[in-house]
Amino acid sequence: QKRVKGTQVYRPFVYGTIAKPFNDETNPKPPGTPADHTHSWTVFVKGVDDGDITYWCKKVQFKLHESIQNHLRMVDDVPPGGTFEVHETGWGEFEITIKLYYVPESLEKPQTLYHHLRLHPYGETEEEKEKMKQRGEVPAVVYEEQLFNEPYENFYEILTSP
Ligand code: SLL
Repeated sequence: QKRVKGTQVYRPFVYGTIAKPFNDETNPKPPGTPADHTHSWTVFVKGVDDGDITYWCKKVQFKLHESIQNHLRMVDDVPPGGTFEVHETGWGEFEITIKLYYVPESLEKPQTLYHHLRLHPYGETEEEKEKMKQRGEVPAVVYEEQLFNEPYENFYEILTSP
């Protein structure tokens, strides 16, 4: 297996969390949710504008707080154009470890990202904070580019065939 020398391939993706406080009107607590849980939230990895990433990203492991049942979640059954995601409910913010596994043809090791789950409105200004509060949704989203430096020839074909 040979690498394509002097070549870098970048692929955009998005990762992060979106949290919503429970309320009776728009986000009621599902039956059976523990009494101390205050929010529902989602952590995800996906393409930009519904772009497909499954041709380079094979699976994603989300490592949640150890207080959560089955805190290691592997998501490996995402169709092309789909989103790698985990839905949960809880009461506290914490750091989520997101491990990206690449398709086998890449011969690349998994890569780890760290993301702080935010439940509470935040922002530089009171105005920004207030906006999140009004919307009833707290996003914490990062746009990122995956760099494949000198990919193997097989993988380069996969990356660059439409
Ligand atoms: C804190 N260091 O003390 C953090 C830990 C952990 C939050 C937050 C899940 C609860 C469950 C949950 O929200 N854990 O599934 O029972 O703020």
